[in-house]
Amino acid sequence: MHIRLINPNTTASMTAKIGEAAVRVAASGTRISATNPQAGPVSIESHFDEAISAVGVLDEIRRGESDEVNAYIIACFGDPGLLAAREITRAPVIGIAEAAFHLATLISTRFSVVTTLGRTCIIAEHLLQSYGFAHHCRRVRAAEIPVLDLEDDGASALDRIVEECRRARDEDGIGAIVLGCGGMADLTDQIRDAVGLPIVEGVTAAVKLTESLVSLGLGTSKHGDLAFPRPKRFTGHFDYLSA
Ligand code: 5HY
Repeated sequence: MHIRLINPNTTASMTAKIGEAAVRVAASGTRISATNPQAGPVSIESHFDEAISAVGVLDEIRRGESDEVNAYIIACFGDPGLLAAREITRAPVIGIAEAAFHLATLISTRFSVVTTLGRTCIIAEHLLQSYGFAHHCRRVRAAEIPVLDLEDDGASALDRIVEECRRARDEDGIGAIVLGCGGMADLTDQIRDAVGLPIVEGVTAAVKLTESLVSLGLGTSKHGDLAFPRPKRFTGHFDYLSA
C-alpha cells in the first residue's frame, strides 16, 4: 500500500524527519511518501496559520489522487483541513492528533498532551472536544518552544519538552503522554526513556491506523456529509478548483 504523509507546514527538513519516522514503523509492504505544500506557513502556531495551511493540504490530497495513494496522513497536530480532505477522496485520511488520542485511550484511562506554544493549546482542546476524547485528557500543556526550534539542534527543545512531560507525569495523574507536534516525531524514544511513561506520537500512530484501515478495505464513507462536494465554479486564484 501507498501512504501519503502531508506535512502542512512548508519546512522541508521537518517533512523529511516526519517521513523518516513513518518509514521506521511502516510494515514491509507499505510505501511512505512525504510531501508538503510549496505555499503556506513555514510553521503552524496559530488559528491563522492553521487556516492558511488547510488549502495546501487539500491541494496535496488532490495531487495524491492521481498518484494512486491508498491513504493520507495530515501530519500537523491541529489536523488542519481534515474533514474537507475526507470529502475529496475515497481513501482514509487520518490526522496525527486524532490518531494519537485514539491510541492513548487504549493504553491509559487518562493522558496529557505536551505541545509547543501555549497559544496553540486551545487547538488541541477543541479537537479533544470534537473527537470525543476530552474526558480522557487531563491537561494540554506547552513546552513553550517555537515549532522551528525542533529543527535547531542548539535550541534545547528536547530538554524543554522533557521538563514539561515530567511535570505532567508528576502532577496530572496520568498513564501516558501524547506529543503535540509532528516535528517531535523523532524524539519519542528519548522522551520515553527520560520520563518513564508511555509516549504516544501522532505520526507513527497514524501510520499504523491507516495501515489497519487499508488492510480492512475501509475508506472514507461517501454517504452523507463526506460525499464529494457539489461541483461549482470557483473564482479568482481558486479558479483551478472549478468543476
Ligand atoms: C505541528 N505546528 O504539528 C503543529 C504543532 C503545533 O507546524 N506542526 C506545526 O504546535 O500545533
